[in-house]
Amino acid sequence: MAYSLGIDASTQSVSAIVIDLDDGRVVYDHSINFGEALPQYEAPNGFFQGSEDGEVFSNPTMWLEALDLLLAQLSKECDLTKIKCLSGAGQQHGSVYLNHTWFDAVSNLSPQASLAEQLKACTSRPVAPIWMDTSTEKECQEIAQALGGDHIICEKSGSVTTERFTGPQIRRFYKHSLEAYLNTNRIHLVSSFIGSIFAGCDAPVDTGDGAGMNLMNLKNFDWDSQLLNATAPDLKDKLPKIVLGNHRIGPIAPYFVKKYGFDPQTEVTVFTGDNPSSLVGTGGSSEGKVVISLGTSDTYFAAMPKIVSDPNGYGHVFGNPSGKTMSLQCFLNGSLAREAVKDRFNYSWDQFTEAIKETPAGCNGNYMLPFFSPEISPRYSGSTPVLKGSPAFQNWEHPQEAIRACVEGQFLNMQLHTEWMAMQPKSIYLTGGASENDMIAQVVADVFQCTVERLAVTGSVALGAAMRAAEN
Ligand code: ADP
Ligand code: XUL
Repeated sequence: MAYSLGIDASTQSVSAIVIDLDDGRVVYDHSINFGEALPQYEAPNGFFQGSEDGEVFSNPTMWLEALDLLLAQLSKECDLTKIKCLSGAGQQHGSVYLNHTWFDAVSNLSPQASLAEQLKACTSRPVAPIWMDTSTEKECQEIAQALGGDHIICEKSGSVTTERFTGPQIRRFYKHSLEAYLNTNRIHLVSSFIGSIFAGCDAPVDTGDGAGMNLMNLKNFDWDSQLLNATAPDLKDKLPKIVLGNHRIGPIAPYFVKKYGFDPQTEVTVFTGDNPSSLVGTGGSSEGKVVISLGTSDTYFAAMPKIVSDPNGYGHVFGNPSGKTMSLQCFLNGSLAREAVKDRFNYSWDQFTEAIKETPAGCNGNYMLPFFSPEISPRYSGSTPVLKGSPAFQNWEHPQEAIRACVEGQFLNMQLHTEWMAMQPKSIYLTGGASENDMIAQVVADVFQCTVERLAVTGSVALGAAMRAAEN
């Protein structure tokens, strides 16, 4: 009997799924929620705001603590000697800044101490900017200008310069904290940072996640020297190599063998971004399938045989871990916007679901533009949703209508802003935390006029990681 392990280092939690390679059965599925397990980091949803407008950070040390908690739990409930391979995925675009001590530290992790204790001192920046950060408008303009316009950046990298993407984030760090930038010897994505720890070496970035940086050229899947030069000096030396999604890094680090009981032969496959991993986990990596992931963000994505870009500049082309490319549209106002409406009325998820059920489709002519924080698809800088309809609806006096209008507004906006992909799906694969909600799934089916399919597990990111490792 052989198992494969998939790790998902996401915004709000870190999760593990173990599958049995003989029959594909999920034998273990568990998450450590950062806010619940580690409240001392004061990041109830896994992130916190910075002191300047639009800055959103997480704490890499918190991720490491959570990872040790997850593995301790896993080792109690699963025979780790059966795990023969593993891979993982991380929230996309987030970056971890490391000093010269990182290379030795990650290669010589001692089982006597925790990951957090051993790696905390390796960071040249205590915080990691994540995908929710919108503070880099100026840096985006500067990079676009240096290359002769956003259309050139889009042609090279698959996206116009985008605030949350790693390149503009690195430029901001370089401009605002020059000394710390100069003390940075490696910049990892969340995926390659966690992948490095599992492999016990400085690991590469894959093309799926690497494409979310505005630094990789899609034509040769390598760093683009013009993009690098426009972003920050000597950047190439600070970045890992880029490899395809089927790259094997090597065997698992002795830390995990000695501390938790993994088989020393356990093979580690390069980690990728959460959305590319989910594409694999839902079986969407071959052409023609559309996946909607309802996590902290809502995303709509599909494998793409040829590169098509969004004329509005909101959408993206990433590498597909199974080869070629995928298209993706990300909506920042996903689960946290639904939660904001639910919490406004002190509702449970059951009451939220009932409210959608009890209110007719079309919401009695009431509409909501459900942007509770700045949105990226389309760009919207306010933090107040817009309500149009009856006076009582506009005054938030009808919880049932407000809830349905929020969900309908989200998916009508999604339909409008994914038209550029010209996918016309017959069936949509729904995944992520909110996909277990039957009424949200029904609204998706109604808006897109197609059937909706769901997996037995909501964690298609971790599942995709376990499948990628197994297929390799
Ligand atoms: P991420 O991977 O971005 O950390 P998840 O995919 O784990 O996020 O999804 C977490 C979100 O799922 C929570 O923020 C919560 O709003 C949402 N969620 C959980 N249960 C339900 C439910 N029954 N109905 C709607 N949303 C839900
Ligand atoms: C995709 C994006 C988010 C993050 C977090 O471009 O920003 O979906 O990957 O899930």
